[in-house]
Amino acid sequence: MKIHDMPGGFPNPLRIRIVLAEKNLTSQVTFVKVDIIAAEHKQPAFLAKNPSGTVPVLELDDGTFLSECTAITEYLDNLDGRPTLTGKTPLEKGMIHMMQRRAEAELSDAVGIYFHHATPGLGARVQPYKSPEWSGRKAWGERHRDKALAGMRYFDGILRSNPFVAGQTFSMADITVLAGLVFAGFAEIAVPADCTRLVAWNASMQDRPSVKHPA
Ligand SMILES: N[C@@H](CCC(=O)N[C@@H](CS)C(=O)NCC(=O)O)C(=O)O
Repeated sequence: MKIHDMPGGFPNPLRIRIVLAEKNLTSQVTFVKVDIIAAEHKQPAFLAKNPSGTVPVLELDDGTFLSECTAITEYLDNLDGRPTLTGKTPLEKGMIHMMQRRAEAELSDAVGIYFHHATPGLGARVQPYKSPEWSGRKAWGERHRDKALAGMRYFDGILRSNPFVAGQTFSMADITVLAGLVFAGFAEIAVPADCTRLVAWNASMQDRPSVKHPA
């Protein structure tokens, strides 16, 4: 298998690198570097792998390409027939998917919109691909910083009653929140001071081997 991504990239490359470490699959993967600062992911050769022009992409040995972190995680988590990150029962699967989507929409993607539209983002080579008609709308980007802050408060509340984002066990939803918080830190969106549970949970997650040493 190959993973096309950016080494050290977050939030999405990081999500899959944590999954690989969780599932002990790191040694089975070859990493192919995509130079996203040079907009390599917007060129035809990469778009043939993922028409969305985003990383990461998983390439299977038979030439199949899988993109979208949730889809890649489902695949990797089920390879050994013992899913640990995406749920076993119908209810677990539903809860995990719901909470991970909330983590994307309310936190990680909101930070991304702020980062790409209210700051210089990934720089001059990538900016032209970021819907120039939106790029000038700093206020629109800034509203997504507020959305990300509201998302942090939401997950702070969730973690006050559950040890993990989707309930009693670590899952794909936790990985999305963790990677979203890394991205927020990079984009200089500080976790609100009253989100003490989220801060403590994030700190405790840093001791988890897959989070400490992603692939
Ligand atoms: N929904 C996609 C999001 C992927 C994504 O946005 N990846 C970022 C890297 S963290 C990217 O490729 N950004 C480059 C760009 O947007 O130009 C997924 O789950 O894989």
